[in-house]
Amino acid sequence: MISRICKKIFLIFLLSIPVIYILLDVFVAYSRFEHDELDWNQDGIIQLSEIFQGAEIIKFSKKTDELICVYYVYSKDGLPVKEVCNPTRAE
Ligand SMILES: [Ca+2]
Repeated sequence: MISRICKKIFLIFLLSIPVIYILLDVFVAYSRFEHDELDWNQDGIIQLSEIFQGAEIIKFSKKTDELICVYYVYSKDGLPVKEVCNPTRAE
């Protein structure tokens, strides 16, 4: 009887690991970015994989006289993901 309960607890523990991992990735992505920013390939649709990708991406911005640009890069190797530039002044 105890053995069956231990097996169930162990199985629940094993199954909960990927669920916790997924929830943690989603939490990290949404704590770093607005929902609209998570559209990494800029096709207008935010897929689940893009939300998971958000956990591996960081952003920084640079401002010039004419433009303010936000750069999104992979935190691991610095490879670019996307870049969004807007004029500093509304015309
Ligand atoms: Ca997309």
